[in-house]
Amino acid sequence: MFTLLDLPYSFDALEPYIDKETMQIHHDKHHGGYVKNLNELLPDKSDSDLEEILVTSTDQKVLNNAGGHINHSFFWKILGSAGTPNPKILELKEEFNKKALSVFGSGWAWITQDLKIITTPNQDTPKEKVVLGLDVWEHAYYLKYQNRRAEYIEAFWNIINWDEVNKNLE
Ligand code: MN3
Repeated sequence: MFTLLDLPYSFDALEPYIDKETMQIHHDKHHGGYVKNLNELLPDKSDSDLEEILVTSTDQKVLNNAGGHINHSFFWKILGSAGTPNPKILELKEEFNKKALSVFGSGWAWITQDLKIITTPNQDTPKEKVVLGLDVWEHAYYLKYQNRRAEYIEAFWNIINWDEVNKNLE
């Protein structure tokens, strides 16, 4: 059984940068949808099998949903406005924003443990270890920002859980 964990904060905790309704739909419906699909596709597997599934599965539907579940579980944890901004990461802000803005269609932008900025399409998961990531699918920002992805990317920097990011850097 795959499990959708509750957010580690309330749905309105990221206001005004990400609105409550977006968080509710994003977590319950989008992330929840990936988890529901996984349970239907792989009824005998669970969260502890996710890494193995990514390596061994050749079923694109399985891979998309497993990637969606992994990416979102990571994303919720690095949000929540806590801790002290990391100067090494802040140096990468401009370049990160540019790359996140340039993702064509749906995807993600990430900073890796060795401080490279990468993007992934759709729900592909990064091969590298990452310290933070940003969902730039329209469902992540459309209600509040419509087509203004740049504003959403800029807003993201106000709601990072730096304690979590710094832990990921170690
Ligand atoms: Mn999403």
